[in-house]
Amino acid sequence: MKITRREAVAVSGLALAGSALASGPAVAQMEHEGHGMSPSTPAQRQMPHDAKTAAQWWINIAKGTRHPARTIEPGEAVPPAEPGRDYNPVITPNGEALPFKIVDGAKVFHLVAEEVTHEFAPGLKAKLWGFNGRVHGPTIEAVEGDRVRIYVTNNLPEATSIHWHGIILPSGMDGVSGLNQKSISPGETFKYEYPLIQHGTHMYHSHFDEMTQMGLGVMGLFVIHPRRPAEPRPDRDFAILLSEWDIKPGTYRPDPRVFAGFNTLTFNAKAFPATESLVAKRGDRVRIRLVNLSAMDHHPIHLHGHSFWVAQTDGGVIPPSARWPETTVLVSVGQSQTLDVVADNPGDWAFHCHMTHHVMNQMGHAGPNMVGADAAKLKQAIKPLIPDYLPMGTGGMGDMSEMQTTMGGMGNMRMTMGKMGDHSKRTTMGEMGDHSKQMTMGGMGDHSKQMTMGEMGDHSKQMTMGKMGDHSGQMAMPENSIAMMGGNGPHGTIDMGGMFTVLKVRDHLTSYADPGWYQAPQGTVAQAASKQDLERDGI
Ligand SMILES: [Cu+2]
Repeated sequence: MKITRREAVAVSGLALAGSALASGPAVAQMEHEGHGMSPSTPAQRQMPHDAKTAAQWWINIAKGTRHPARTIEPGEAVPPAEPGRDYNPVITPNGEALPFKIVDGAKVFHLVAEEVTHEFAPGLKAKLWGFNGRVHGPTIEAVEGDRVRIYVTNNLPEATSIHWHGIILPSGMDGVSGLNQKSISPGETFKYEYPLIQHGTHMYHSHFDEMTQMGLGVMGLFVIHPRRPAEPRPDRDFAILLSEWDIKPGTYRPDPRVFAGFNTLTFNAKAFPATESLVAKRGDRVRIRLVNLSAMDHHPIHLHGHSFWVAQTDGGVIPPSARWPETTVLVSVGQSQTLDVVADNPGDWAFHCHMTHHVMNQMGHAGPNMVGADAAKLKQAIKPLIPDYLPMGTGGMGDMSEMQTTMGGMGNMRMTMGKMGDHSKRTTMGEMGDHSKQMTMGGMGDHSKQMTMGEMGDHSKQMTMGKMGDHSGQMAMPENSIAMMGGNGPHGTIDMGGMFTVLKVRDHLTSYADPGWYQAPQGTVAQAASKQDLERDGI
C-alpha cells in the first residue's frame, strides 16, 4: 500500500500522541484500511468505528485547519494537563468547576441534567433546570490538547441534547438535536468524546427545546486554557455567564416564553447583592471571561476605575495589534468576550451591565410612574377606594432600596411592624435623614401598596391592605420576591441589583477571600462641601 508523504507525517504524528491517543500501529492500520478503499474524496472514506480511532481520524482532518487560538498542532503528544503545572484554574464566582477523572488518557466528565431549586438572592428561589444540582451547570475546564469524554445523563422530564458552543469538533459531536445526533431521552446517558484543538472561553447549552431549556438554565461555561500560552498566565482568571429570567413575583418557575421584560438579570445565576466580589491584588493580571446566554438581551458590561483590553472572543485570540482598549464591552447573545486588565488602581470598583434595567431586581419594574406627580391629589382620589393608599416614588425611586435596607437588608422583604408603622401616613420621616425629601409620601409601606396597584395585581389577595395591617411582625409582600435594588455598602445603600458586582483591588492581601470594603485614604472620598469651600469658590 502506498502512503503519501503527507499521510506518513499524519500517521507519525498520531503515533506520537502516545497515551492520550491510540497506539501507533492501530492508527497506521486504520489509515491503511482507509486508503485501501481508494476514496476519491475524504468524505467517501470509510469512517472508523470506535471512539479512539474516530478521534484520530478527525485529528488528521483538523491538522489541515486553522484556528486563531491554537498553541500546539492537533494530535501533538501531550499528557492530560494538570492544574498548577499547566494552567491556573479559572474562578467561577458563585459557581464551581466540574470534577473529572483521567481514564485511558482522556478527561472524563459527567453532566446530569436535572431539576434544581436555585436561590438567585436571599428571598428569591426558583425551580430551574440545571446540571449536577446547580444552576448554571458547573464549569468544564480543560487544556488544549486534552481529549475529553463527557457523559450527559438526562434526568429532565423531556428530551435534551448538549451543544459545545464555539468548540471545534467532529460534526457528530456538535449536539444539535436532529441535525447531529438523536435527542437524549429522559433516563438516557449519551457520550460525547473529542480532542480539544483550540483554547478559549466557550459554553455548553441545550440544543433541544432551547427556549424552554435555556430559559430554565440548561447551560454552563467551558473554559479551555492554552497548552503553551503566548502571553503570561493571568493571576486572577474569572468566568461569568450572563443570563436573564422572568419570574413573576410570588411564583417559583421562570416563564421561558416571554421575549421581553425579564426581571431577574444574573451573573452566574446570582443577582446583586448575592454576586460574589472579584478580588485582586494591586498589579495582578486579571482576566474576566464574559459569556452571554440570555434569551433576548445583549449586555454592555462596564468596569470602573480601569481600562481593559478586549483580548479574545469565542472565535479565538485577537492579535495584540488588533486589540482595542475599552471600559465597556458589549457581550451579544451567544458571544464570549474576554477582557484582560491589570488591576493597578486600588479600591472598590463597580462591574456591571450598563443597561439600567439590568441592574434592577424583580420588583418595581411595573407600576405607575410617580416621579414628579402631585401625590396629594392622587392620594385623595384613591383613598375612598383604598383607605390606606400612599403613593411613592414621587421624588425618584432611590427610596425603594433605602427603605428595604432600613428594614434589614436587600432581599429581606420582611420588615418590622414598628418600622412600617412609623412610616405609614407620615409626610416626613425624621429618622430618614438625608432622604426626607424622597420619603415625603411615606416609606416602605407605600412601596408595597404601589405594588398592589401595579404589577402585583395578580397577587391582590396577598397584598390586601387589611392583611398588611394584620401583620403584627411582618409586612405582606408577595412571597418569594426580592427588592428592586439595593445592597448594603460602606457609605449607605448601593442602589443596584441584577448584573452588578464589585472588583476589589487591594495593595496588601494575605488571601483572595473577600477583604471587605475599601478603606479609602483620608481626603479621597467625596463628601459634602464645606462652607469655606463654597465661599472660596463662589458656589
Ligand atoms: Cu444587560
